[in-house]
Amino acid sequence: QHNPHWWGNRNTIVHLFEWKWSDIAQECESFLGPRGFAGVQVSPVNENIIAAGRPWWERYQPISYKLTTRSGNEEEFGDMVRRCNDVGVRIYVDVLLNHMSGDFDGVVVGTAGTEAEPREKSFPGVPYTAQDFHPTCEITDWNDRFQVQQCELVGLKDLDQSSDWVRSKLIEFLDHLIELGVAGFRVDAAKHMASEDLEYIYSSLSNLNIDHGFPHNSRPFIFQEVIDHGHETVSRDEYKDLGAVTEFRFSEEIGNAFRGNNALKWLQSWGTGWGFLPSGQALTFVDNHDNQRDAGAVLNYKSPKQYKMATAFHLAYPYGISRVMSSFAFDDHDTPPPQDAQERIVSPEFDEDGACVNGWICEHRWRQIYAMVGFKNAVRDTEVTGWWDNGDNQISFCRGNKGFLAINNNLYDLSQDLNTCLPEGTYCDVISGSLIDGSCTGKSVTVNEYGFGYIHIGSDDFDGVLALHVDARV
Ligand code: QV4
Repeated sequence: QHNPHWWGNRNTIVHLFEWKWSDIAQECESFLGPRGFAGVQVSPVNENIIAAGRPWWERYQPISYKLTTRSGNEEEFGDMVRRCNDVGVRIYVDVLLNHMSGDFDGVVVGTAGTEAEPREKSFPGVPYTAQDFHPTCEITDWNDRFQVQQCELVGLKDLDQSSDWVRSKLIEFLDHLIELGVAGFRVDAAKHMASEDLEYIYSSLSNLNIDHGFPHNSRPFIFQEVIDHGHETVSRDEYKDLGAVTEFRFSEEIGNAFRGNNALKWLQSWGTGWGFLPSGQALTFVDNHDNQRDAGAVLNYKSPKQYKMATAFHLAYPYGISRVMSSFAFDDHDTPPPQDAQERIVSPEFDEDGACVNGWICEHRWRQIYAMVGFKNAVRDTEVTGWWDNGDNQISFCRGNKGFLAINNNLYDLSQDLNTCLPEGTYCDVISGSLIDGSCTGKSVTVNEYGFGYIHIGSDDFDGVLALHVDARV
């Protein structure tokens, strides 16, 4: 179940973290469809506990499978899926199959008004009782398969996916979403579930809904969150044949390289050459909603110049199933999404350039990022050719004769003639500007009959990337 069911030449997913369904519907129509995004990963859709201060992570603590959360209700969800599918943007839901809510005392009320007693493993809204869960124990040794798969991840009540009842409830929940028109799922905490149980669940799911434009017999796309830094007892390899797997080493290594800890020239063998999963099994990202909050090598929106360079490389180099992160501003791990005094999530607002202003970061609306989504569409099905580097942190390469990317992460200028592999003509750099009414608002490059052009990226330029492609030819 590795096919994401993209429309036409599209091939980038964006994670609209914590967005409301009505805002996503609007975004599909006004921005994502027109800009050629292939799909959206949405936050968990089913009822969750209400945690004090409304941290984003409360949504990873389910109470029932009713589709009411701070992002909206079932009707709004269905409306979003239909409107996004209508403009060729697929919806993938972040689903929690591993666990229910954690150690909250007494009776709690969820976002759909359902009561539960998490500490007692009592979730009448499903219903689940204690017998549907593994016995309580703590994960202390992450290389102990039993602990990782049968104990409680941060105290979250651990469902027993080998039980017929649990399986039937999970399948019913996922089938309900398929009926509503989704194209697939991000499976949260997949590593904490036995792959045989997941195989049973995935293979029992309905085909995608033909009323939403999916061909007959389309299987839901599955991408599984398995954090494997290499050498883990529970490895990504146990899951990769069931569906795609998040390739966390991609995120760590790309961050490391663009932070300057590893010369960019080594990126020539990016992908399986670095020990990553085969391309069609790897869900790739510069950062995700978890590791963008951790200190370390991973880049996030707070280092914009490096982040844009890393994202340009991510989207220009043909490896993996690409996902772009779209964040809200945060100070610490618990910062909630932008919300009003009544704790309702607020809609993003945009300035005249289309950038988000009210606490939403919207990386996907940064020109340097959405332009690379367009680049990736324009060069689809071409190979990397004409790799060049300066032996250090300046690199360039072509995608067939359709696109060219150059990056300068050295502290001195890149100024020289390079092979762009493009047909003769003048091209706009889609990073520093765009092609508007037949002329370039940013840099332009004139390519001669041999495919060469003069490339300049100053070390103090606003962006350290230059990107040309055939759809932005003057
Ligand atoms: C606290 C203590 C625990 C204690 C527990 C019970 O920290 O030591 O056992 O109480 O008394 C929140 C709090 C966390 C709290 C927990 C339970 O942050 O402090 O535990 O709730 O009440 C998200 C957040 C977590 C959050 C969780 C549930 O990241 O902080 O925990 O949601 O709300 C591993 C896994 C991987 C996982 C990753 C974070 O292999 O699968 O850790 N990633 C996914 C999601 C992630 C999500 C979960 C899994 C859980 O991407 O966002 O965790 O659904 O690497």
